[in-house]
Amino acid sequence: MMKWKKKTISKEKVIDKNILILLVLFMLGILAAGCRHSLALQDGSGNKKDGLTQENGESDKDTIVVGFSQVGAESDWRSANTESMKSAFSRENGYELIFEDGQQKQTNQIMAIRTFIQREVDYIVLAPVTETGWDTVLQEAKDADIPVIIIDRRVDVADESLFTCWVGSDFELEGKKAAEWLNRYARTKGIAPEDIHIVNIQGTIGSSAQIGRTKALSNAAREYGWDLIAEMPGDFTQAKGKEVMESVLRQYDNINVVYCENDNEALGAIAAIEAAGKRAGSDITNGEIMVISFDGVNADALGYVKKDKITAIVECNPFHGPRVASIIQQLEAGKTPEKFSYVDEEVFSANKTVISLSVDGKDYDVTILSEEN
Ligand code: GYE
Repeated sequence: MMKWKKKTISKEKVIDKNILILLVLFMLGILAAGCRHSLALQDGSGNKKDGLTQENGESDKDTIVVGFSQVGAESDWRSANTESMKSAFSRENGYELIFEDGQQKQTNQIMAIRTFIQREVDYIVLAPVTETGWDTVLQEAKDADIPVIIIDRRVDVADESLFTCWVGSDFELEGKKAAEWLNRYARTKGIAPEDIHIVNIQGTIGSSAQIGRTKALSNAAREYGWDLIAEMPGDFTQAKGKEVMESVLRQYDNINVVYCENDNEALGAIAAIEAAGKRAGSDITNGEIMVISFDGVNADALGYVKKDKITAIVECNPFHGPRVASIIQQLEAGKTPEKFSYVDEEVFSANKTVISLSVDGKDYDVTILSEEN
């Protein structure tokens, strides 16, 4: 009995000892990996690096790793913006760009940011789909000490220290320029405000571009007494722009202005107008439907301006890549970039009725496009 007991105890001890040895080895392994990792994460300046290797296989300590969460690929503006970021953050320029397409879903963008945090990128760039809902994930980035640069649309967060800075457009100003163009046109042509019947095909609801452009139009409609018949979301896409236009044309027979919150919607709306046997153009007193839109990136849309199928486009500049690169360079040099930077934008039209605008006390020339330019 004693003998059996003794034998059993010593067997357990052997097992315990083995487990203990395994545990110690495991802990040592973790420690060693941790040391290697933290060495890879430091360069001379103490900046974080992820130890990514260049093509030649050597560890590149100077590569700046940028995680970019893009909204999606809904429009030509968006594609131009993606291209601009990819070419600014190339390997040749000393960057490693981790690009994530959010497919228009905030949940995807939040997931992307969490992945960037896990990968310990040097900077996070976010082009947010909508304004709200970013507080938690941006706090996580802040806790991880990763600067976040917001581009294009804005984030509506309680604590603005959750992001380093923002660069993009003044969307309400864009809308005001469009509305002022229409106001001056109507006055010059002697068209009464109540004879202006507008449909607004809106962008992605809750995005800064939609909020600003919609607000400017509804304020102008109220101020001037225009008839704003309908506001419907077109999601910034050509397909939805067409669908919405088809549906409003079935419902209303007096539409003479379509305010499209981007050019892709305008292309769709024009297709619907023409399919209904109507004409897109500025001669609204003779039955044409005037199309006004935003961006000025798509070549077809600019071609349509020259043909007066789109009467005016308020430019929205998508080339933020070099702007973000310059912000990152400022941060690398220990400087503090401007918290909010706006880009300058033009107004394009082929119609010479309005050649300049005044908005909020500032004058803007209209760039008149012709087949030659
Ligand atoms: O106008 C539209 C795009 O947020 C400025 O998003 C951007 C807008 C742009 O899909 O075409």
